[in-house]
Amino acid sequence: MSNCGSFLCIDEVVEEDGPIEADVPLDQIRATPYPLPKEFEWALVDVEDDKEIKELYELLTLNYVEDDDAMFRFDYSAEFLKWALLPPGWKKSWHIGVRVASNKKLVAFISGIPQDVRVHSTVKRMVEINFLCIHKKLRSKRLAPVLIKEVTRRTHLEGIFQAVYTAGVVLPKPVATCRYFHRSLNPKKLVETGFSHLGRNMTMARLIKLNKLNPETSTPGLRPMEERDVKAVATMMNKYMSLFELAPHFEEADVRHWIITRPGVVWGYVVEDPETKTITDFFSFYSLPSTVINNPTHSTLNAAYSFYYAVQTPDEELSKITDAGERKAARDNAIKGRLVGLMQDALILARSHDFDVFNALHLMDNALFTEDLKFGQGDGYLHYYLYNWRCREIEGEKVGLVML
Ligand code: MYA
Repeated sequence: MSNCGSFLCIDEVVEEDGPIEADVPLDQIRATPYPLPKEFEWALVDVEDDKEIKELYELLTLNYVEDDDAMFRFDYSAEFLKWALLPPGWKKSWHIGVRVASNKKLVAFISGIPQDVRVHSTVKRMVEINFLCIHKKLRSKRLAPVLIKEVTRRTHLEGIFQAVYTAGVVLPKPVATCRYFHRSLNPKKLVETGFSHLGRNMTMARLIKLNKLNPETSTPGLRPMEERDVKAVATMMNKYMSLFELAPHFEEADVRHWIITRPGVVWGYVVEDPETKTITDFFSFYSLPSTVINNPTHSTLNAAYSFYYAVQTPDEELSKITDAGERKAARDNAIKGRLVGLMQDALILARSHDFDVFNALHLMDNALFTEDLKFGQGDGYLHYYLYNWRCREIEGEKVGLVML
């Protein structure tokens, strides 16, 4: 038995994938919520209710993740939170709030959503944990472990025993780590907010020129994704995801929910071959602004984040190459130009929607386009974690799962 509970110990060497602890029979799962200190009470947050989603928005916008220098804080919009928390199969019992018993103020939150996730060759129904937040005035009182235990209990009650989550901080023990890359769309504002700096020998005029994008996209047949594209996108998505070692499995309902444009939240585009009318590629990005803390001129940084995409590959030609290494090199070579063109169009569209910066992690095939498209290496990392699943470590570029 591991002495790290259901988490992987930091120095553990893994030979075979599998659960760390066996599933718990329903009659052995604690039936009542874990106790909270007496001044607090559990309260599910009804995210479909305008008043309650506003309370959640306010908790997060004032208390959620900040960068190390406390210059920026994530500012997920209320509409975004609804999108993130109400995917197909969502469960009300996994939108867990903590309120002050006396005045009912919402002071803490944790959430889960269901998702089929493949790790190496095993597909498991998991819970994706996100939006763990404790009001700044209640920090370091060990409330977080109680929230985590409670969401674990409620996940077990649904017959799910594995979880996936991401964090900017290092905890025991990341299964994968990806670095952030940033592409300036509005360099002047990025410098004014302190997000980026004018390098030596660089002037604002030159920086603006360097980051200038064409006003129009260039991929023939590029258009917003529509309902009629769901089937084709789901097929492309799952085929593309098969290349990765940590990847979601999407049903059509998931594609409909996650990829079709919701203005202000997520944008999805497909490429329809002008001749054959088949869908050959797609890409998407989502909006996650940050509050600029204590800045005299700017209050919000509008950041777009690269989300799911898939790019056409010359499968027939590649299948003739027998050596795996050579096949991978030929594939990267074959898709690179196409992917750079698609992502350049994503940047142009993001700029047209008034984003200041376009962020991407070095996962999927992102390393094939970041340099050509003038992304700069960030200093942040995102670590991926699995709960109660022992497995071999995964390289960042073998990650297909994107978490919000
Ligand atoms: S990641 C985003 C996390 N949120 C923020 O960073 C927002 C700003 N910060 C806060 O709100 C608080 O500082 C938080 C901690 C809530 C983070 N993941 O209550 P405490 C451990 C896991 O005294 P506080 C996201 O949402 C820490 O190591 N654990 O501390 C995914 C220490 O444990 P230990 C974390 O500062 C969340 C303990 O908490 C994290 O008041 C995935 C201290 O508790 C973190 N990001 O509150 C959660 N940060 O003593 C795990 C600190 O052991 C899910 N800690 O070192 C696990 C799977 C559950 C489901 C399983 C189903 C089968």
